[in-house]
Parts: sequence; C-alpha cells; structure tokens
Amino acid sequence: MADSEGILGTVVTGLTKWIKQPKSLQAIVGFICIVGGLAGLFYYQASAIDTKPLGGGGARSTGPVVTEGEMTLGDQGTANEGTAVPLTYENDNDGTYQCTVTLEWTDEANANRRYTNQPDTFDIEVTAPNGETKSGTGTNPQGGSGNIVVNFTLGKDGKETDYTGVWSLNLTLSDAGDQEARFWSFFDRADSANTYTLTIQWLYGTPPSADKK
Ligand SMILES: [Ca+2]
Ligand SMILES: [Ca+2]
Repeated sequence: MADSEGILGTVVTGLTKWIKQPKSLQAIVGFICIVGGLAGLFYYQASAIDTKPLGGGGARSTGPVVTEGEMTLGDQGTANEGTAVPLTYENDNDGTYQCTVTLEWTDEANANRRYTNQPDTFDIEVTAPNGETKSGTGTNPQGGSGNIVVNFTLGKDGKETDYTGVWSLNLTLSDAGDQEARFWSFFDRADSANTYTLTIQWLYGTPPSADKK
C-alpha cells in the first residue's frame, strides 16, 4: 500500500509530463477563456437588474393610488318618429365620477334601386343624479350609421358631487327621412321608425386627478 507522499509524487510527476505536451497548453488556454466568458456574462446580468429601493431615487414616480372600476350597460329598442322614449338606469357604485352615454343606430337600406332612404335624426337628453343635464343630436349619412356621444365628467378634484344614483334619459327619433321615390314623390314610402343601441359606461372609484392634489 503506497503512503501519501508516494501518491503525491506520482500525481506531480504525471502532471509535469502532461503540461509539457502541446495539446495541454491549448486545453488550459481554452479553459481560461470559458471561465472568463462566464464571469463576464454574470457581471452583465447583475448590472442589468434594477436594485434601486422602492420609493427612492427621486426621479421615480409611484403614480396615483387608483382604486377604480367600470360598469357598462347595454340596451336596445325601437323608436317611433316623434315619440320620446324615456329610460332610467341605476348606477349604485359609490364615487362615480364619469359617465359616457353612446346612442348608435343604422338607417334601413334603400327599399330598392328606385328609392333613396333619407337620413334619420336622433336627439338625446341625459340627466345625472345631481340634476346636471346634457343633450346631443346626430344624423346618419344616407343609408349608413349614426351615433351620439354624451359625456359627463366631474370637476377637477372629483369630490364636489357624485354621479352615483339614477340616470334619466330621453331619446327621440326626431326626424325619420322617408324612402323617396327617385322619379315621382307620389310613390314615396314612409320611414317612421328605427332601432337603436344604447351603451352607458360609468367610471367610479378614485379619479386620477383627485390624487394629484
Ligand atoms: Ca330614413
Ligand atoms: Ca329609419
């Protein structure tokens, strides 16, 4: 059984012989290159990680604390010319600060190639829970679609009033342009109604502007 000095001597002698071979030098150089490359890669990744503490650094903006929500209602119906359609919708989300009402419709196509369906005009009046009222009107292009958008947004701090509660709407097809005969008006056909789609979107919570005070 060999003692420890004998084993060490054998290893040193073997290594000395191996190092003297040309292939050994290439292997050592290659190993150093690989280790160096890996070290460089780790250094690059470490420097790319942002280690600034939260809230520090001055230039970083944390932004407003937003606790917002959105509720949207959709409704459809048919309006007859000259007859107001009263509608009410309840929004029970506290802190509602914005409401957008969108009315959309598409006039019927021409009855046939001898007729032109003249455009339709809708009017809408919207009353917020706080009594604020806004209105809008719109006319579709011939044979196409029309829309009216009415928007309510509270004041700068968003805390003066609240749009939570019952919203009242009145929409009217004020003028439904008829199907006019191309050559003789005696053959005109009435267009006395139109379908519509109503969308109401409320935003509630803390408006971004309120946090900037
Ligand atoms: Ca029409
Ligand atoms: Ca129509």
